[in-house]
Amino acid sequence: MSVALWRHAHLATLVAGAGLWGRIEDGALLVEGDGLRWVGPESELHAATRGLAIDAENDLGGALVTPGLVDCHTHLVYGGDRAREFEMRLQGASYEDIARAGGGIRSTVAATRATGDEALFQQAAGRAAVLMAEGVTTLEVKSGYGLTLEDEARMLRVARRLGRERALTVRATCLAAHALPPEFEGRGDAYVDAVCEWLPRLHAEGLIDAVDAFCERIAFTPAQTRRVFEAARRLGLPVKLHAEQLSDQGGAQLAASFGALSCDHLEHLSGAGVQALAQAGTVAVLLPGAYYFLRETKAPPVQALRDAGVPIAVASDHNPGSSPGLSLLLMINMACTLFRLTPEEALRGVTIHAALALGFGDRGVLAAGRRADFVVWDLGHANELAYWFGHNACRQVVAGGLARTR
Ligand code: DI6
Ligand code: FE
Repeated sequence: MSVALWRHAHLATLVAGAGLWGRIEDGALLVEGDGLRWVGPESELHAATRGLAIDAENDLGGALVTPGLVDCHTHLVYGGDRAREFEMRLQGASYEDIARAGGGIRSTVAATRATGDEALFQQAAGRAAVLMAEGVTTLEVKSGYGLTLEDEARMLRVARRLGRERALTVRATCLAAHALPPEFEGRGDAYVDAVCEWLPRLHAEGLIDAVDAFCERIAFTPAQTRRVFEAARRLGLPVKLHAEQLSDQGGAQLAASFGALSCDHLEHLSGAGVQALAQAGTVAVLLPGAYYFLRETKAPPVQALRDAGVPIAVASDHNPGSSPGLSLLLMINMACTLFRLTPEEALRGVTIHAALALGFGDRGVLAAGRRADFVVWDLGHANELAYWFGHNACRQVVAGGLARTR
């Protein structure tokens, strides 16, 4: 296995209990294969490398290094766009009105069904490249714009291909319970039956890492969501939920009772919901891009989540309807300005807590034994990641021990 040394870095390791940011002012990273063999201060480097053959040595000249960023909630694979719908919303139509009139998610479903596999892949890869240029090394991709067995499978295969062909870890989440497709109009329960039959088949093809649903007035009821989760549990698949985005449906309590990895959105989360997440160890994923773009005014209960010790993650929710942005750095900034996270909480939100939201225990902090995913930034301090916006200070990305060519 090849051994590489990265020296003279200002490390924000985010290791718990290691002080603010887990900071090491003049630090080094020893990479062996795709993992971190040792991380620590320059002063201890000599002892750490004694007797070791080093294949490559890089001097970072004091640059900031953080864990690789994890975007734990995206809908990156889809056809078309919803720019016209954005104009309608600017003229006063609401997101829910548009959805009830057959637009919204359904219009993207029609566009996705009409887009071939190769075009779906090329468009998704182009979007992934934008996120990767900002230091993203792990990415979740949801289906949910196919809504037939074959179209959901196509979306998930594109996600799998992205993981194979790019220097990126991709998690594929089945969100077949995203919206009711037109062919099931008025037959929500029958559609849920169909989804429950598709899951084993998609899983047998190795296409699913987790199962998600949209529990909302304009989507699926808690009872329907429960049936989807029971089907996931029969397959041993972890669940997540789009919960309390537009109204309080008690989705967080339901998801927590299934030991969900995460509940996402949460603007309308109740006190009981917060307690349920805390008890289950479920991650709260905040999506400031959707909050901003839908011009919501009710922010998620950040202080209550904090008080209860719920791990808070932050993600892009990239999708053509409610969050067509492709910058996780901007989400760090907006998590602070719109939701009042501290810069350190926001960075943990796109690293260690985002990793937990995907079920990864091997990444998100810089420590021996973890995966060698890290980012070199042309910045003096990690708090600047939250401060600058519209500015990408990413100098270099290392994913699985290999320096990526941007
Ligand atoms: N909530 C969202 O924000 C996305 N999906 C969901 O359940 C939006 C999807 C879309 O509008 O296309
Ligand atoms: Fe979403």
